Order: sequence, then structure tokens, then C-alpha cells
Amino acid sequence: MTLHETAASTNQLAAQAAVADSIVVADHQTAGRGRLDRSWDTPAGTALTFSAVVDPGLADHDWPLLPLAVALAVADGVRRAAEVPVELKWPNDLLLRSPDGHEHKVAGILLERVPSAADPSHPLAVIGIGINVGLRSEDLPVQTATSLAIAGSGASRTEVFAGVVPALATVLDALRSGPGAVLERYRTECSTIGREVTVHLPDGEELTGTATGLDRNGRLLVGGRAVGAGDVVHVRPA
Ligand code: BT5
Repeated sequence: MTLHETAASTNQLAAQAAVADSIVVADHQTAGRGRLDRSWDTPAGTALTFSAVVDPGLADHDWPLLPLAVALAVADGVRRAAEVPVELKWPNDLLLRSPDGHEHKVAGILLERVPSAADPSHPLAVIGIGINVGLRSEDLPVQTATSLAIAGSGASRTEVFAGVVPALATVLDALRSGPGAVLERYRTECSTIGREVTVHLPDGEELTGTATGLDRNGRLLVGGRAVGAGDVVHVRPA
């Protein structure tokens, strides 16, 4: 594990090194990345920001299940370490509900596929995880964000890290032995399923309907269509 006081982005450093079973942690990221070139912003000393490089050992057609598996692991680790009722929004956002019932994002996940430094023909997964641990209301980068501290948890970044890393190893092992158990768990835990949603698809199209389930590849079923990528908005509180 390498710990940087400051890094542009742990995903960037981890992808550059591309060494399996390594973890890059930053006390502060100055150019944290979200999906689709968006940014992930956290003030120094308040968030857990790290990237784990793993060889998932999966067939190509199972790689789309990785973000879902990682989300399960992060939720599990956060629940154990911080004792807060974190919820999953498809595909890989972690939400906490405020007392008025509104959902706010407490953690995000960025998965990238990179060639291994040891054997460029072999792909590795860079699993970037950002968790808002100690941010106070005035630290939040966007109105839709929250933190474990705001939810009343006193868990430290180290405690949350120690909860998430073993959970990640466990879920990756489960996924390697077949998608069934991970899909089943995700279907049970994901608060998007059963809700009315609007999905903003990568091509700009919007799809509104009830999210009825997940297919074998982890795609969200909305109005009879299977959606593999997109940003989901939960239209109404559950
Ligand atoms: C994500 O993207 O949620 C993936 C975030 C991954 C961050 C980790 S930190 C360690 C590793 N190194 C990196 O450089 N990245 C990873 P996305 O679903 O695209 O969400 C991005 C959006 O979330 C932004 O456009 C903002 O609206 C919002 N956002 C930004 N910072 C946030 C924060 N700290 N908490 C909650 N929401 C935030």
C-alpha cells in the first residue's frame, strides 16, 4: 500500500503503476475523478480516497458485474465500520437518507480497466473508491452530497478503510465463483429496484419508468429495456 499526502487522483496513480494487489491511498486528492470525466471533490483530511488494483479473474462478459460487486462491498464495509444504513443506487452510488427522507450521496466508485504492467495482454481492474467520512455540512462539494459524520457516525477514515478492504476481497471471491450470489444480493440490496426512475443514457436519451430488476449482466431493467450504463434519478422517495 502506498499513502500519498496529496495526489491528483489515486485512480490515475494506480492505473499508471498497474500492479495487481496494490492499493494507493491519498490523504487529499486535488483532481479526483468521477465517471464520464466528472470530478470528485473532497476537502483535505475529510474523506477516504483510495484505489485498489486487482486481477478480477473474470471472463470479459462478467466485467460489467464488477461495479455492482464493489458497491456491495463498500456498503457492507461502511455499514460495519460506521453503523449507518447506507443504500445502493444502481449502478454504484452509495446513498444516505436525511431525516426528511431525501437521499444524498455518501460514496462513489470509479472502475477502470487497464493493461497489467507485468503482462500488457492481461487486464486489471482499478477500483477507485471515494467515501465522505468526516465532512461537515459546510465542506460538502455539492448539495446532493452527505457524509458519515453528518449521519451521526464517529467512524474514522482508518476504521472505514479497515471495514471496506476485507469486504472487497470477499465479494471478489464470491464473483469469481459465479455471478449468481452477487446478483441475488444486489437485487435484494439495491434501492433502485422497484422505484420509478429516470435514466439519463450516455447518448443523451432519457428513459422514465419503473426499474423492475436486473438482468444476468447486471443491466437495469426499465420499461422493458435493459440499461447497461447511465445516470439514474430516483423520481420519488421510496
Ligand atoms: C463517482 O462518479 O461517483 C465516482 C467517484 C470515484 C471517486 C474515487 S476517489 C478515489 C479514486 N480516485 C479518483 O480519482 N476517483 C476515485 P460519478 O457517479 O460520475 O459522480 C460524480 C458526481 O458526484 C459529480 O459530478 C458531483 O455532482 C458529485 N460529487 C462530486 N464530489 C462528490 C462528493 N465528495 N460527494 C458526493 N458527490 C460528489
